[in-house]
Amino acid sequence: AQQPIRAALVSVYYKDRLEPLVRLLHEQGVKLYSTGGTLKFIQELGAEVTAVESLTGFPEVFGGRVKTLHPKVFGGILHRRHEAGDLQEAEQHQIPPIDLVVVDLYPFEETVASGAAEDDVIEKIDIGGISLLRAAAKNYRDVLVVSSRDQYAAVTELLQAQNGATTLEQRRHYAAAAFEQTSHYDTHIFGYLSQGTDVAGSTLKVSQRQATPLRYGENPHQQGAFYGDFAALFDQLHGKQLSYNNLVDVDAAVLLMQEFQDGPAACAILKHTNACGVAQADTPHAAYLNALACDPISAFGGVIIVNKEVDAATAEELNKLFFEVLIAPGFAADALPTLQSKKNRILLRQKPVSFPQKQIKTLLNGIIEQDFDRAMEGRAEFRNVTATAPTAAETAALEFALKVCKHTKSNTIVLAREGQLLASGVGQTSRVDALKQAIEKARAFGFDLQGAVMASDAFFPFPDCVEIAGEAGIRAVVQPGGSIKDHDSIDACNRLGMAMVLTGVRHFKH
Ligand code: 93A
Repeated sequence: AQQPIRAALVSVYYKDRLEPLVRLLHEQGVKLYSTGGTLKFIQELGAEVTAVESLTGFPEVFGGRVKTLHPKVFGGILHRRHEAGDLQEAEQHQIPPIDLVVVDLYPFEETVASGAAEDDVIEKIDIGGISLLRAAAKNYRDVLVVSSRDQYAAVTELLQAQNGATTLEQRRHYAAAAFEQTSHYDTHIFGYLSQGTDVAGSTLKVSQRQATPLRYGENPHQQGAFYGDFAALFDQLHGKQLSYNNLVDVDAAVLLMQEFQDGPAACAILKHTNACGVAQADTPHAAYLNALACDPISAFGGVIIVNKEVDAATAEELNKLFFEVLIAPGFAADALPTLQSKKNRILLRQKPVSFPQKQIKTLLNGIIEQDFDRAMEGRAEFRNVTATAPTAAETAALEFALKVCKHTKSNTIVLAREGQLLASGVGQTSRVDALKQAIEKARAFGFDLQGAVMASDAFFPFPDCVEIAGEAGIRAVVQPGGSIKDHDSIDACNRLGMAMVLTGVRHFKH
């Protein structure tokens, strides 16, 4: 057990709840040091108290920014009572011991929440108080630290019961609590100062202010909420509230369509974040029809996105399909009534996109973050490694296929021709399975794969994919390369008269 506390430093922002503790310390003969407002409060209770200024021989300066930051204070807390050298130094410099520190920090979080101006918020960054807590907590071997008003009652009881002494274990417990307090405190400051930047913590913090409860999560027995500013990205023109799954698909749709923003009219139909139809054409109408043709069965209940204004002809066509969400940068006046004819159908007018720099996901007992995958390789990056180079049309088709591939769950193989997705294998545990699924799907929907191209999200460890693709009529392949066995696939291409280009960039999506 510790020696009973000889001296305490009390410096608290909110004075409430403090009285019983101060009275007990006074009764137990503890010498009290205190700062301005706290000093006054203690004096009014009728307890004897010494101003920190008389201990330090230095006045409070800079409007209170420097009150306790002084070697006499920190030396009194930090010197090791079991070290003869420390005790000698303390005596030499006339540094009396401080065995208890009670601090209630400036209310930074509250000040931010009140909407105070930045200057006022900055003044509420506690420096001295947080240093006192850290110093006392570090020296828990000799010092007890009280870092929250919530602890006053328990500490009072403890000191009463143990006659002013505490055990090492108890002091260690309060030391940990103090560091919990200071780390949360600093995290809030970090969140405030990094607002608008894309650091994981602050992104979450900023978006937490705009929580929208969802009807449920991925399934009805799971609660759900969206933390973000949906209205900053979309005007909802029609339909019910978006569900959790709708939001997930809308996100995937918008990211996919970003790749096709600058080209001709493009349309994508997504199910469970994967495209089941993508096409580019001269008009949104034709793009939609070609996207739908890719897999009209999966399109049922999907999320549709187009990169151009939806005109009346496209609206007529879309109206024949049951879909959940339609996203477009605009809707012609004569297209809207048609699309609004079904009550629950969600229509979103998309505003210019601005996304956070980072993707964040919960994992184990924390989160992981990463940069968005912003890389997109085109013909300039394609490195032809086969005897045959892809034709101009094949090159265009490879670029198209790679864009879709990047936004499809791994492992994936995407089969396409210029301006149209033919089929993809999505989220398979082997690349061969993904290819087989894609070939089967393409054939099921009546596509002839002669002359089609193939994109793979990652390299081919074996030549099997190229061999199966060649047999199905596929003429050109794009893949990142980088397998030690790249040559097996390249050789297979050469044998089968196929073209292959490497990008050097993998696009896993899990
Ligand atoms: O501005 S400070 O960071 N500078 C200091 O040296 C300092 N020492 C204690 N703020 C400081 N404090 C804080 O003052 C304490 O954390 C407490 O919140 C407050 C108590 O001030 P008063 O006793 O004058 O009301």
